[in-house]
Amino acid sequence: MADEDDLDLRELDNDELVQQMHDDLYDGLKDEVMEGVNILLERGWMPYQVLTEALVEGMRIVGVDFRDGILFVPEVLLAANAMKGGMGILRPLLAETGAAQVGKMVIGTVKGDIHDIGKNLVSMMMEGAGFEVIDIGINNPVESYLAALEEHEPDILGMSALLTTTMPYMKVVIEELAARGLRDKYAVLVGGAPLNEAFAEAIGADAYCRDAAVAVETAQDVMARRHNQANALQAVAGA
Ligand code: B1M
Repeated sequence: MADEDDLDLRELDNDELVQQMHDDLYDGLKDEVMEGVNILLERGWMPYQVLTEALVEGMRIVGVDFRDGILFVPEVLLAANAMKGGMGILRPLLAETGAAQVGKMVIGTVKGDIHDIGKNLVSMMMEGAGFEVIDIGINNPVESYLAALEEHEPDILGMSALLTTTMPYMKVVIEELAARGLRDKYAVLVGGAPLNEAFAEAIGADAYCRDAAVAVETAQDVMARRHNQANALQAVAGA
């Protein structure tokens, strides 16, 4: 134990440090994870590389042992807290690209589901790509989505679900949009570990986003299409 306490993260090479950060994330050691993030940044790592290789990969390992009954909710909560500590350092750096605002997205985790790390990551990456993001948090009933859409008038609605029991709720939201004649106003992008393309198609979403990077690319495609449509309409009106 004393050895571990004495461990100086700065003495580790990059591979060892990333390995140690996976262990520290697993053990829910927030301060150590945050220190590791800072060291990698000082060594010239790009924020996105720190995020994916040190934090997201560490959380993947936690997920495997959670699934296999080796870790339980309290430990995973500590790991999630450590992950959020690291993400907090990266957030402003990822958002610092200086890109002009390219579009607006409302995003939230669906009713019954309190997982928010993936959603937060998507928000961070979208902000970094110049999108304005309105994050309505977790456990959202359809009414919360509708209220946020009405208030913020975004281009995109993003929904996140991490449980097989909560992912069907996305369909409830999409059907309610359709029933109110609002479906075509927004591009609906969905994501979360248990989803796939087929599910997104089956519930009538516009696209499934495997990860935060794909969410950004997809959102950029949506905006490009919207601009092209707007230009075409203007051209028709002017003709
Ligand atoms: Co939960 N949990 N959990 N959990 N948890 C999973 C999801 C699970 C797969 C674990 C497992 O068994 N291996 C399993 C679900 C099984 C299933 O449904 N098939 C599970 C379970 C069962 C549960 C509970 C039921 C456990 C219990 O109480 N017995 C419970 C449910 C609570 C609830 O929601 N009602 C529960 C609770 C928790 C904690 C609270 C302890 C904690 C959440 C803390 C938090 O989020 N603040 C937790 C965690 C951390 C996990 C795992 C370990 C990690 C999830 C995560 O943060 N991943 C998870 C295992 C796993 O997924 N492998 C697990 C990292 C994150 C970066 O990835 O969220 O996939 P992800 O997001 C990605 C993409 O999916 C995508 O981009 C993100 C970034 O690249 N994406 C989007 C996500 N949302 C998007 C939205 C978009 C676009 C892309 O919109 C445009």
